[in-house]
Amino acid sequence: MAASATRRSETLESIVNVIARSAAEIRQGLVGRRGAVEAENPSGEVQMEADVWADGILRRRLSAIDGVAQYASEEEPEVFECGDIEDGFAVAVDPLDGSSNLQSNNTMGTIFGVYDQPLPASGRSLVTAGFVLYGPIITMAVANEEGVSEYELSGGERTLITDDLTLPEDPVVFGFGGRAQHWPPAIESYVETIRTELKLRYGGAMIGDVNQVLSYGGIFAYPTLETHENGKLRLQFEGNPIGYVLKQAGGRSSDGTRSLLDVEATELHQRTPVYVGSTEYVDRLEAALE
Ligand code: P6P
Repeated sequence: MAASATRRSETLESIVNVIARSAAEIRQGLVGRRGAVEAENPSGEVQMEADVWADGILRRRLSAIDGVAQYASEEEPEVFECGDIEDGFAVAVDPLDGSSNLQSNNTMGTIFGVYDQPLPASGRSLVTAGFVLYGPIITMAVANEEGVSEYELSGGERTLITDDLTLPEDPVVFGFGGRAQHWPPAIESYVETIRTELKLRYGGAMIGDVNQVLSYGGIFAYPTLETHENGKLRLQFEGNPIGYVLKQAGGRSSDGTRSLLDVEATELHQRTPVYVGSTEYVDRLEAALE
């Protein structure tokens, strides 16, 4: 992005503000939108009414920001061009991560990543990333080069809780997605080991489970499966943004052999195995897969 530092900063602030100010409306709008629509998302998964609705809100508002040149979503097949990418950021969102949890009325979230390159882009080109968690309280985590800040959202306002969200020293929880019978033997034996050290926390929405790890330390994974070598989660919309947040919070990420931020981006909706959390546990996971 060739824009001035001031314009870049203003654009990034506008992106975070738009997502924060849309959160209450998105959450309220979940009521009555818990059904599936006819269409599937570009990853071939069932699309909920709420997915489509949240995506529409964020696309309209984010693509209208001066300095946003591309908008991409887990719910849309193509990148939406809305400006000059030589002079603007690319915003990738998972509008309603974990929408399958609507059926059981459990947590879900909105994930965002702001890339300084055209999509699909390397995680190393992220300039900010974060997520909104629709829990008992709506909270937001925002990571940038300075670190990770956490906010409570209420009435359209963002209240700073901490400007230094870092992983605790002593890890406590773990959560691994997929069915155990589809885990490769190396993953199965790794889980057998860590379950003697950590407590299981798995809620079925990445953001809820990642926030457990950010709060208590440990590891979240949607691993490679014998049925799906690249797992389930998407690099551009989930792996890179959350990998960036964990790195800035003092942890790390991996696809099993390297940081998620170093995984080559070739397709907009490409999947990747995701392992994120306390460095010790991600390091041990990589050793287990060698
Ligand atoms: P499973 C939600 O559908 C999601 O994309 C992530 O938020 C979550 O981590 C994962 O899929 C859950 O998948 O197979 O456990 O239902």
